Amino acid sequence: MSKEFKRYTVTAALPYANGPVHIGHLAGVYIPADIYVRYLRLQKKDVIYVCGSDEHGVPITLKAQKEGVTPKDIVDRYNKIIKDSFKEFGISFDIYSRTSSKTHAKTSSEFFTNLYEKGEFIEKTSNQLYDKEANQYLADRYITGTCPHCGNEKAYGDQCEACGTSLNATDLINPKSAITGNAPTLKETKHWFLPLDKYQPFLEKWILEEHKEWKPNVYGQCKSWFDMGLQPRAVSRDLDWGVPVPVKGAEGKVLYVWFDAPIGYISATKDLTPDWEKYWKDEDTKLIHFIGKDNIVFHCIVFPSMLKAEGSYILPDNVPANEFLNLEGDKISTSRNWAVWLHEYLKDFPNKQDVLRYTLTANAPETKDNDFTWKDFQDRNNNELVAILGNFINRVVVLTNKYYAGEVPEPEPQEFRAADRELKEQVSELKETIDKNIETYHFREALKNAMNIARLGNKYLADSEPWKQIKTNPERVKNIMYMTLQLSASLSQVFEPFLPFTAKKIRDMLNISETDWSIIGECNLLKQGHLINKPTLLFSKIEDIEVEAQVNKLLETKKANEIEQAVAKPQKENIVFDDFTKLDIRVGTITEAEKLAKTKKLLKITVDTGIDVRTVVSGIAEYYKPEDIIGKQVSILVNLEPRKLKGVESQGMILMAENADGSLAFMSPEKTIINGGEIK
Ligand code: B3M
Ligand code: ZN
Repeated sequence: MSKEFKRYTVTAALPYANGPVHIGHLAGVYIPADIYVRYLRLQKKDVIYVCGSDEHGVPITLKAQKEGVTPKDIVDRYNKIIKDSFKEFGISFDIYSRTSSKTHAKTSSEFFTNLYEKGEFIEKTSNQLYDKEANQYLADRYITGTCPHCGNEKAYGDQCEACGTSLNATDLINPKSAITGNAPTLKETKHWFLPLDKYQPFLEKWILEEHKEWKPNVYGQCKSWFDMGLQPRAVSRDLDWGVPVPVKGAEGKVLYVWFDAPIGYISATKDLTPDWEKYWKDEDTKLIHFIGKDNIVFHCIVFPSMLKAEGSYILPDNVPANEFLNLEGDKISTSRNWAVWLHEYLKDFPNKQDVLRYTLTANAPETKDNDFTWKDFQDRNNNELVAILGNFINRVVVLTNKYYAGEVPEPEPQEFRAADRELKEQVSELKETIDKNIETYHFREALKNAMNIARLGNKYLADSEPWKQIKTNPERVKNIMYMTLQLSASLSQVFEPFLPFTAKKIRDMLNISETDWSIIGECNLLKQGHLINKPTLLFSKIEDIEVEAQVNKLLETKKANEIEQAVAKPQKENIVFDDFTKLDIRVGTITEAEKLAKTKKLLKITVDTGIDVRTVVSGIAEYYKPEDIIGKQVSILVNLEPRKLKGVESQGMILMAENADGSLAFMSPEKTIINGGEIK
């Protein structure tokens, strides 16, 4: 039996303030959590949605070091970008806090002290990796090396992103400092460890026996952690950015970011309300953590152990972690700039928040990694939002204005038909399915069913054809329009969790302000005689050129990455000088150029070589336009045996330099040289 809760505390993973938020974050965490809380609010439940920036840890200090600014500069910059973009996107946090706040320093520090005083930590001096040149210990992302589990050469000191294993810095094979690139040395240092092994029996019972309903990916990851056997984990670090370890003799040490960050949920709640304790300490509160799969161990094992050790807090009822979203077939990556950034999307597609919300929910990586493509984004907008939901609401509002000057008609009891009853029943059934789906964190399915309600509306209109019946049976049309108006009111509620901007627009058109989940499927929200407004556009078509621009932006990124990561090919075998002198290379000037018919890559180029004027066929059409190269001086190998290319004799070869992305550039003399000048 599932328990009835009095209130809900919903948390969304605190984004690191070392970069903006991208579609992977949105699809994995912030949109599903937002759907969930909006759904609860529509049912007038007591719910809080808390989040904030994660402003400690190595991702922040590394970024600051790279840019030559302070960590504070970094977190101030990204906290603002992230917070503003979430707000504009309609992520309805009750509070968006930050872990650099005073409340948080106090809360996390007291939490540590509490466990320290109870003797919950193991104090241990051990050898840790150290960078002599940088004068710094190398924890977490300060160190990279080969993952002992999967062989990934770019694993971090705390985690391998390729296989998801969480690591200790000393586990890495061939470790290298991320600051200097040097191989680290070992140096002694004291740290505090949370003995996770001690909590394993409790955790196993709590998760494996009492929470069999958790998502298979979450449950499975926990199980494999237990199978490996939990180990004590250090909760302090030798760093100068973070919450200081509140113990004598711990100068220069701060709390490990994964110790303080989850406490950030509690600090944020304190910032939200003085009545915070009931959201964290009352067994009648349902605590839910929305996270991505790389955070599972911290939310299912480490944080619950901390809460349990403290003793006065509730534990999460569920941790609905999502898998990852890829972008155009490739893993999203902040460092490779392979992402669609929320703040840029909002600029490129103003007032189209709901299109992205829709696409990311319809495609959410709930059970497996999924792919975002711009083509799918365009299709979902044009074929679903415009063609189904937008179309239905538009027809209802237009016809009501046309037939009744915008007034909700009075239905005629004798004109009710089986089709009307069926419609009502089907909508009620769909509502129940949506309830069940949202309550079990199946948001894709819930959205699909919400869209099915709009589909039913379109079918009902197509079957009942009010535009024909208005002449033959105007009394019946009153019922049809009455039904579809009520259905529109239902849609303005059912889409509120998923597409809040659209739901509001529908309510504005219908001239209502109520938000109430329970009216979905009911037939009395719009009373007869109620005046609705004129139609406005809910969605507009997205043209090819708009998505092409986005795809091109990504192609540019791909090229830039290829160039950045390129390594030069190995040198060829040595030759003797005589071999070289056999090549007769001259400077020549291009006098004519044209695209070679029926080819994509070839240009037919006329070159004045000083010796003669000749024709050369060159594969550079993708990189140069004919009109742009006329008059250009180039290097040309003139004694190459002529050969025919696509029917044209090519008398020599223009020398080109090839870039890592395959693009080509002329080898032009640095100042004007006479045509025929030798290159040697
Ligand atoms: N900042 C990690 C992440 O963005 C982290 C989440 C903290 S939740 C307490 O993957
Ligand atoms: Zn690995």
